[in-house]
Amino acid sequence: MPSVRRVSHEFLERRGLTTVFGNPGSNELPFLADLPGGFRYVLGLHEGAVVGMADGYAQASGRPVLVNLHAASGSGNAMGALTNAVASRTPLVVVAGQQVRPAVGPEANLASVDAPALMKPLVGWAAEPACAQDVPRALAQAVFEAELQRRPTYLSVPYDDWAAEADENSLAVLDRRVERASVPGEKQGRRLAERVAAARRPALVLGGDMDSAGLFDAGVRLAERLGCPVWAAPSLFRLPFPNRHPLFRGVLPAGIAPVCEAFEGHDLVLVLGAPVFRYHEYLPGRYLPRGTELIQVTEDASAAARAPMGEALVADPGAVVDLLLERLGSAAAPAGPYRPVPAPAAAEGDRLHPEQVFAALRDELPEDTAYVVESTSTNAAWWRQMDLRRSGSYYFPAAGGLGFGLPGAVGVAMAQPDRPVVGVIGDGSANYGVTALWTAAQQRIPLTIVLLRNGTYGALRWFGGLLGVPDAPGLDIPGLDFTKIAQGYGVRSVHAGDADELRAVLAEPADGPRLVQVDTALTTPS
Ligand code: TZD
Ligand code: CA
Repeated sequence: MPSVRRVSHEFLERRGLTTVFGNPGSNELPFLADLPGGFRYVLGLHEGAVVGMADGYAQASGRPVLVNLHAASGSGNAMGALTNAVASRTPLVVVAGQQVRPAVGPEANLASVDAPALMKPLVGWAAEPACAQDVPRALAQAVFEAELQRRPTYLSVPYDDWAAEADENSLAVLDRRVERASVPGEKQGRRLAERVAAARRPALVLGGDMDSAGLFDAGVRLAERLGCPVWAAPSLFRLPFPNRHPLFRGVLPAGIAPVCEAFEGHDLVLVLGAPVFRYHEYLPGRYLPRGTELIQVTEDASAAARAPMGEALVADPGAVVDLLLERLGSAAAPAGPYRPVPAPAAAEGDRLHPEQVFAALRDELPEDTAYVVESTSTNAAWWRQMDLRRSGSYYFPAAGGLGFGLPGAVGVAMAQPDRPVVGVIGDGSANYGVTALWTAAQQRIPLTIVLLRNGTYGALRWFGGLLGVPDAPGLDIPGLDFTKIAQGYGVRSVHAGDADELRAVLAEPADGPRLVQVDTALTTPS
């Protein structure tokens, strides 16, 4: 019989999980022994960066990805980054090492005490196999759970299990095929189409899941057929619709009262591929205006169950769009021209306005550029200047956990070598995932990081005003020079002193990783 390790490697190979993002410790080494040649181990220097890179890679490739982490300390370091992967529904399969079975009870050093319980509230599924022979099946379960539920999963494996002999039954996982289909039934489909057709003033709300599922263009077709306004769901992590399209009304504000206000006058709100809703600021009020009905279509059964109002259909939003387009008949009138971009706001002394930075990106970079954004006070400026018309153009930390942006950009660029990728990163955010620069340098990933240095946690200054805390300490971050930090990690870097210098740098294609630092004026997120 082959070893548990051999069967497990074979399973991962057959499922295409051969790019592994990790940071190993002693417990993890036996899993990495005899790794077949088709595997690629992408080393990250901190677990937050490891998970951020894997998250970007999985989102951009649309495939589950294996993450290899050290026991409790490494897994603990990864937890902040995993909050984003949970919210973006990224199928990450985390495999962590554990002490040998006899050493777990006595809590030998590096034993992860009750390892599944450590991770369970965060990931969808967490386990430690009850015996070595169950490891291949448990690994398969971790992969299928991640794919089916679209959540990270966590498997803790005692390191002596890998060399154990597999039993014959465990070979059965190699040929398993596990798929999901979620097309609405005939009656459900007819009822939904009738409701939408009968609506006098429908509105669409599209979530990040639409872009993750490759439904960016499908959303445009549906909106144009209905001729109705479209919002992106609050707390957006992927752009599901062209942001200058004439029907686009922007990202819904993330508060109960303002969402209700936005829907005023609409008799039906159809939400596709989003929770209802990921509010942020607590601004209480009615959920919906009187007379407004809401129907949520999501594959995420938990999101359907926890929504505080409306109806929900747990189904594939893509199948629902197809069904509606088929049943709704002829196309609506053309939507009209795309909205023009305004002139960017002016510089403040030697500090560029963020709008000038974004105008430079828009003008100098190809239309299919993918942006990974983690710059929190510049949100309004971003949407004022950008013109994103393609799927997979925009990624943002889905749970607001900083440390996704820089590693995420590395992961997106690795998954899409033919597409230009730019990380738009604040001088605060950069520090949480900065070690990903080293991986980008080692792997020679073509990637541009535009580093916006305003010397402060800008968004928190704004929040301080909102929450009546104008004098909080710990918000300024002077004295950081990211050109030097980047060089230390092996990444070419430059400081752009004005808009022309920035444009000149951006106009040259990136042949490896590079960082451009610009000093920017303080703005507010909205
Ligand atoms: N730590 C983590 C892991 N995630 C967070 N979201 C925060 C802390 C709190 N936080 C925010 O929510 S925004 C922000 C912090 C520290 C400031 C980010 O600063 P920046 O961007 O320089 O990247 P701006 O544009 O100056 O706000
Ligand atoms: Ca900042």
